[in-house]
Order: sequence, then structure tokens, then C-alpha cells
Amino acid sequence: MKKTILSVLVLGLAPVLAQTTSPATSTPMAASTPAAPAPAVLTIGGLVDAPQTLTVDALKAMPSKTVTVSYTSGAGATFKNNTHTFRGVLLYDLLTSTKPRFNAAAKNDPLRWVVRAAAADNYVAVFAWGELDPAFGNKGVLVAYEQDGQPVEGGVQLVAPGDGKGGRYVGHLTTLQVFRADY
Ligand SMILES: Nc1nc2c(c(=O)[nH]1)N[C@H]1C(S)=C(S)[C@@H](COP(=O)(O)O)O[C@H]1N2
Ligand SMILES: [Mo]
Repeated sequence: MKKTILSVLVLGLAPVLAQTTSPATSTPMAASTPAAPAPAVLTIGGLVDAPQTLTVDALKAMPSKTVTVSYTSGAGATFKNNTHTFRGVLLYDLLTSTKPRFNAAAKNDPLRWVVRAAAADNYVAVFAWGELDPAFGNKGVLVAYEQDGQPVEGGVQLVAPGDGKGGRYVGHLTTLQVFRADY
């Protein structure tokens, strides 16, 4: 018990002690705090009533799913089998919460809809609503923030269980747009 309290005290003092050894400045706290990286944000919009902008922390606060997937990447000499465990939020749940403007008067209107996922490097892939809908494809696509227990590089990425190739594992994901594929 005493030992625990002592450890807590020592650990608690460590930053203070470290600070006293650094050169005095007018703003010692600011000087000793590393610059925080800009929070990765994901915007979800399109033909929806409730567009959203989410940080990784906001995603982490939502119900999560964990899935282990395998997919291939590359070709020829760079061909690789990948198996990873991802944790994230169901894409279907995220999109549903933005309230897509489905037309109740049109038979199976959601089956006319698509989701466009775009990345920081302008890489784009789409999913059909029917692939994601639990009543149809129930694909279990995730917006993942954790890969094998580590933060996903570049903030968030899509995980497409069942896809053989990794092309729809859109990384550095920045934008999701939901809209009716009437062209
Ligand atoms: N933003 C972005 N995401 C991307 C790509 C890309 O070029 N840009 N390439 C895709 C392709 S073709 C594959 S095979 C996988 C590679 O996943 P890996 O990094 O786990 O090997 O990422 C996918 N996601
Ligand atoms: Mo790929």
C-alpha cells in the first residue's frame, strides 16, 4: 500500500522534476508539451439530413467491432497476403446516423444508393448501399482506427471483409458521401 502511494507520488512528480531541469522560459508548460498532431477528421455528407465531421476520438467513443480479415495486395514481385485484426465502427451505422434522404415512395430506394469513400491522396472506391445493409449484403465494412492493436496509419481506413484484394481498404480516409445513383 505504502509502496503504491510512493510510486504514485514519484510518478506524479516526474514531470515536475523533469521540468525543473529544463531551461526556464516564460511559458514552461507550453515549452515542455510536444505539439499535438492535427486530429484526423472524417467528413460524412451527401444527400443526407445530418452531415457529420468526426475525429478519431469521436469514433472511439462509439460502439466498436473487431474483425480479422485477409486480403491480397500488390502484384508480381510485390504480391502479398495480408492478415490483420481491425477495430472500428460499422460504416452502415455511421451512414445511417447521417440520415440519408431515402425516398419511402420508391420501391427499395436504398438499393439505388452508393457510398463514395475518398482519401487524402484522392484515391476513391465506392460501395453500394445494398452491400452494407444488414438485410442485404451485410458486408460488415468498418471505418477502422486500430490495426493489430496500433493506431491506423493516417487516422482511419476502411476495412472490407470478404474482398479478396485490398483495393477497397481505403486508407487515409477523409470523406464519405452518400447519394442516390440516379444518373
Ligand atoms: N488512400 C489509399 N488507400 C489505398 C490505396 C491507395 O493507393 N490510396 N491502395 C489500395 C490498394 S490497391 C491496396 S492492395 C491496399 C494495400 O493495403 P496494405 O497497405 O495493407 O498493403 O490499400 C488500398 N488502399
Ligand atoms: Mo492493390
